[in-house]
Amino acid sequence: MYSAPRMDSISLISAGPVRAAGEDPGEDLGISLKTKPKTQRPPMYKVLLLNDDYTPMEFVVHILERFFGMTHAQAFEIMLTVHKKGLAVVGVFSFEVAETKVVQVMDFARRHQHPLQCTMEKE
Ligand code: TYC
Repeated sequence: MYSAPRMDSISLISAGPVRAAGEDPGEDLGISLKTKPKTQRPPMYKVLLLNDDYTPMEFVVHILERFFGMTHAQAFEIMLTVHKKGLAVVGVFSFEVAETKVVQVMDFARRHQHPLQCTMEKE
């Protein structure tokens, strides 16, 4: 099936001269029909950790080390931010990676019977 070219993915750029067919090569009409493909960056997703009153601090620190590659010091600092402010962004990823992190954290917390909540939102 024919589909029309996506106009948001092509832009007209000013470059070489354009001439009518058979025209004197010296005459420039002043427009270009050259196109440049525009690459669209995929949307990114923030992964958020939420505070609660029951999950032990050291468990949260462990989660941040294990699933988000933080050092102990970084993990402790982010955990304290969540504890004091209610939530924090713990990373920004593609949809698939963010979703995987959320599932890993929620599953790990559930298996240890902690009510820790992890969610994601589009940047
Ligand atoms: N508020 C929890 C406590 O005092 C610690 C905690 C920190 C829980 C961060 C969740 O995402 C969280 N034990």
